[in-house]
Amino acid sequence: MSFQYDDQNIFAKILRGEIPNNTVYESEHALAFRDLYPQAPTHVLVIPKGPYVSLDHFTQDASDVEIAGFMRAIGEVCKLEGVSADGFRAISNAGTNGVQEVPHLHVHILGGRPLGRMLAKES
Ligand code: DGP
Repeated sequence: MSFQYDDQNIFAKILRGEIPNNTVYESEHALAFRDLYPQAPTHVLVIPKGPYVSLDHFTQDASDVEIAGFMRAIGEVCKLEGVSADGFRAISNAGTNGVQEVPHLHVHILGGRPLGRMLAKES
């Protein structure tokens, strides 16, 4: 499958420093920052620095080093935000059915309160 990356998306602009963000963690391969519209006391977005649309794009085309760096960043964010003890949810929406708003891969890390069941019954 071939994926088209739009470098004008909002997270690409954040990575280029064109739009401010509230950074939680940064490494060579990932940036983590607070969601502008938090849905839980902890709501952090973790994104890879490379131009990948979604998780399936990333796992198809990113190098092992990028993938490892991204996954490690997720772990670091959990540690920094203190969500490991009480638990959290990691969500990555993709495409139309996943209702992905920003076409740059991101994993939402949500925690700080009980999050309910995984999916709403209707869309
Ligand atoms: P998704 O539906 O998975 O594509 O979620 C995109 C998230 O991005 C959504 O929770 C709101 C957040 N968001 C949108 N624009 C901005 C922005 O400019 N800055 C930050 N920090 N978050 C944003």
